[in-house]
Amino acid sequence: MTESSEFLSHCRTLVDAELERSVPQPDVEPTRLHEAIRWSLFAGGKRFRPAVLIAAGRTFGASNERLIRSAAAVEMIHTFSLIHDDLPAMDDDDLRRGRETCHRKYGEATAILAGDVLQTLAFKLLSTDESLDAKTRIRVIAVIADASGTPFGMVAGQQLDLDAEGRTITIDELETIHSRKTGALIAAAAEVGAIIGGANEFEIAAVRQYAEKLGLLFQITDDLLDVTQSTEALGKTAGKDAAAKKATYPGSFGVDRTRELAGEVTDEARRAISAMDRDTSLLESLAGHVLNRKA
Ligand code: GRG
Repeated sequence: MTESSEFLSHCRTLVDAELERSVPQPDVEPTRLHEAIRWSLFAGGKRFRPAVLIAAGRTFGASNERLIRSAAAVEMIHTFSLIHDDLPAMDDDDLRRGRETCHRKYGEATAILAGDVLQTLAFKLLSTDESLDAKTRIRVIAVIADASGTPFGMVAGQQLDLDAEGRTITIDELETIHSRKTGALIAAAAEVGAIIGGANEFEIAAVRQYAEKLGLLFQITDDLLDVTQSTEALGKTAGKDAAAKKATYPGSFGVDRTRELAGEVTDEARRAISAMDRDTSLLESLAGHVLNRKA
């Protein structure tokens, strides 16, 4: 196992335990809602965003104890976005994380509520994190709220994506959509890790820049996987981008140039943190992991 895959597996264990503690048990009323949350949350996601948060935090010496609730909250928000993204009114997908999507299993209304309540549970977890002083806690909440919302966050990115449907968009427009829809939460995860670790403002900005590149890399490799991997390997419907006539990096540049581009963005991510007087090897290896990921 490489350093990064061992780290990711360690993070998965930590995050899953925190999520288990933080969401209602399935036998608590309303049981259907809690079963639906758990169906999507414990379906085997990679826990990539929490890992970015923990890696950034560790770079500045933060303990797992101070990072874990923020990491779990970010994963709740990510899972909410996947549940809502799969709904008939959005991407209308049947498969997510290797199993039926939430609305296929529990119906559309319950899936909407499961997504809604994952957001409120996330902010409850953040606001009651006694391991952080009040000032840090409020800053963390604001960073995550901005990244999840509008005008520069995930929901805004999703709206821009909807608005772009059925028309040809430029690669710059595509980058704007991705940076909000996917990149913002990844960048926020890194920023929160750095804030909790007590990084200075220069370091926070550097880590954010690194994570913005990492988010772009994540999206470029997501596009590559969509055309090169099977539905079974991905646990979600492969080939969806082309079927939906979506603008993608391989669609615009071809697979070979997109692979080169991914290498260039990885170098940019690593360069963004190279001037920091810290051990950045974990963050660097995480970028390498995204470059070479197979799912
Ligand atoms: C509906 C508010 C709202 C937002 C939706 C993030 C998002 C915005 C939609 C997801 C659609 C999508 C497939 C985007 C491509 C990149 C991406 C976010 C992939 C899924 O994330 P992974 O690969 O999934 O980290 P796991 O299951 O491992 O967590």
